[in-house]
Amino acid sequence: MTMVEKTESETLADLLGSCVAQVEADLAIWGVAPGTPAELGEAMEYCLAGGKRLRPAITLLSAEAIGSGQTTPKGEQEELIRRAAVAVELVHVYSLVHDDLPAMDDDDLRRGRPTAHVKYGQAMAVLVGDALLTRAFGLLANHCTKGKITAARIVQLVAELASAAGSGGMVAGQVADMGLCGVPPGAEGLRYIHVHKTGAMLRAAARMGAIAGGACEKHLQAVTAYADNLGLAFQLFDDLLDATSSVGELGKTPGKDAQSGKRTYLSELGRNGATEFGGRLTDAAINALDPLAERGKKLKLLARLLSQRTC
Ligand code: GRG
Repeated sequence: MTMVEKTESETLADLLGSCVAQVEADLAIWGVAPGTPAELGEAMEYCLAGGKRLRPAITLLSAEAIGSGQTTPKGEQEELIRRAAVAVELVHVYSLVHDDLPAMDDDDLRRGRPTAHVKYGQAMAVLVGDALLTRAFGLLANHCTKGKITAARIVQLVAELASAAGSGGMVAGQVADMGLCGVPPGAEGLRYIHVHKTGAMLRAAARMGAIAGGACEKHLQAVTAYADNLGLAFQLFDDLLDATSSVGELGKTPGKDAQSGKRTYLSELGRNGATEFGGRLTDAAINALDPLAERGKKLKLLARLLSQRTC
């Protein structure tokens, strides 16, 4: 197992605390676009509440790990990083809302509360998802910029998010997972689903932080390799938790994968094999950050702590 240097942050809550607080504050300001009808805004805020904020935290930590890249006005860059983090969470929450719909995973519980369609009806849930997705891109595009570098980065961020969320990314993974398109058999198909459904947004979260922070190509590649391994590991540990945790711990219905006969890393590799593979992916994520030296410390610790999470 690759060793990660101990810091004063020993738990996920310690490590992510300040990032989560920043994201919560920014979501409160930016989550809902001006002009949104009150009823829709309330439903959007309901869906945005709760959650680990893992993806936006990765965006913020990734930007921090890059340090100050190519110079751009400091305030502009900092706000761009925060907007990128919120945009990632908005897209993630849209995907959860749509995934929970009866036509998809048909779930009643999300983040410990009734899902959007249970509380507001299916039509509103579809529209909440649409509004969150659209808001994510608006939030990036509406950043008031003075500098050319920032403007160019905004375009890059929009492209990155579109590619991760769209029909070659997360939507492709969902279509494959739902059996609506052909997928190779066995481990290859499983990998395709997870790389797209879960991995694409984790990759975007990390890359968008790095891009907004002005990363050089070498550091962007390091962060990308980290996120690709972390994304698969995250899904694998999620599969394990689905089989072992309670509804109280997960805030969603556990055991659904086994009930629906869904293929997971657990069903493919068995518990020991899946745990071992998760360890290897975590090590690969950590090692990928070596080019960042000391500055990669928090992201490395995040990978290690995620591999040990129990809910
Ligand atoms: C509807 C296009 C579309 C895609 C749906 C996100 C998703 C794709 C499906 C949700 C179901 C699922 C098990 C996805 C795998 C990724 C995953 C583990 C999501 C949950 O992420 P967490 O645990 O959730 O970070 P919180 O609530 O903490 O943000």
